[in-house]
Amino acid sequence: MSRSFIAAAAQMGPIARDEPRASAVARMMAMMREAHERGATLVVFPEMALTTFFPRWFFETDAELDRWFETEMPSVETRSLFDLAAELGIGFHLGYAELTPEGTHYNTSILVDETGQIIGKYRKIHLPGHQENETWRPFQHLEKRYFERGDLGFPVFDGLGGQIGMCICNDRRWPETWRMLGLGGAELVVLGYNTPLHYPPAPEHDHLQYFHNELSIQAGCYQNGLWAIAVAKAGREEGCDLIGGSMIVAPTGEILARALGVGDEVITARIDLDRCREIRRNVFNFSQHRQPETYDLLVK
Ligand code: CDV
Repeated sequence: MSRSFIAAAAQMGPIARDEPRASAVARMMAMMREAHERGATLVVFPEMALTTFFPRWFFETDAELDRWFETEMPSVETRSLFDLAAELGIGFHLGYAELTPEGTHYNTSILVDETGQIIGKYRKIHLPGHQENETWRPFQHLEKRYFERGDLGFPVFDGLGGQIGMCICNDRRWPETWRMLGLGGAELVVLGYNTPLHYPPAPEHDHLQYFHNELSIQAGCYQNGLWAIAVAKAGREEGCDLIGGSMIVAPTGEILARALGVGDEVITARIDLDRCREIRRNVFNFSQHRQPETYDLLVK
């Protein structure tokens, strides 16, 4: 594949609690077709794109919880998405909740190439929220209760024309995520997010949600000389407002495309992976300018 290609972010509007996976997959297939018609060879879907964002509720039993998880991928419900990708010759990124055969729960994303083969997997490392049912909150954020910390590190995959890394939602706020991926050679980072507009522990920051999203992603791109495609699940989902603002960001930190609304929306931009050199051969030339022997606190 070429190192210069059109890529798409496929933002999703809300998914209702009782919306079947087949409905979310049908919405994604429609957006995959639109991305393809607009010339894209890669389309990025959000974090946990198959269901509503279920960590907003406290579940007492394993049975109540496990119904939100996928035990295989492709699954019966997602097979058609993989088939369509292969038919159109378009790669994709998909986030979902994963339950392994050993019974471990992860917040996971995969990278699928243009033949419909899974070429990469990432499991979320920075899990936000809390472990217990905190009834003072208008909605829960129980990722710390429902998921184990990812055990795959920050891998970078060779495919779709370049070196591609993944992270998931809260990971994007951490400079360590971006630096690990940058040091691993990533030229493009793809990620999905479910970010409530209201942050109950610090509501005085609610008006900054879009700003902090852009600040984190633009800084991650610039400081590591890489591209990012960041994709929201947005809109009013079961009474909880989620930010939109999906975007495609260049290694210079510039936003090349940005979603306007909070519903299903495809945005596209041309990504030239060779443009990473503009930054990596200059101000952020790691081998010339990093001073890792002075960074010991970072790993203590
Ligand atoms: N899904 C997430 O990881 N959401 C967090 C919220 C809870 C702050 C985020 O960082 O956007």
